[in-house]
Amino acid sequence: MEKPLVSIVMGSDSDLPVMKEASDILNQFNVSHETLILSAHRSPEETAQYAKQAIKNDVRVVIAGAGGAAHLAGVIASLTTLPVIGVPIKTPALNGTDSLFSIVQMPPGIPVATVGINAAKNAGILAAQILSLSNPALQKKLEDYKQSLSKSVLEKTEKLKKIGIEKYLSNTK
Ligand code: RP5
Repeated sequence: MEKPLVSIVMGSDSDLPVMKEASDILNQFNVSHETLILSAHRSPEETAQYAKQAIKNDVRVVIAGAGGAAHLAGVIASLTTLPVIGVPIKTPALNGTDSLFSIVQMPPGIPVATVGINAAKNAGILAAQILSLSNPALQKKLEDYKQSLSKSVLEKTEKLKKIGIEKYLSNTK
């Protein structure tokens, strides 16, 4: 089996439905990755061990998702020089603002590249973009992906021009 270049780590299996989106987009770009559950609070020793070992295992980017007092991404970033992308998970109590602030407000010296609340897909794309710096084939896939986004917007504006607002809205309901 191919060694994982990206580690997708999350604090709980309750984060999995969101974090799966990172895995899905990495599969689309054919980027090898692993998916792990590790908690900064509930399994601190194992989390530290993982973070110290990741670079030696040839992982190149870490994506870490957690909710609430979301310290997972920051703790991993404190123990590795690998780029760490943080995904704040939406919480019932504070809608994910707690997770966002916990992940984004890192002290100078220990950055975590934080994406939006529940934005695991963007985390996957960002990880692929980092890897594409040394992988022209992956860069081409990312260019094609961006082209497809642009094409879909242009198709929408053409359709809107053609059928008008009322029909457009009733068609997309
Ligand atoms: C965090 O606490 C996890 O990342 C999760 O988002 C949140 C709740 O965890 P569970 O109680 O659902 O396991 O550590």
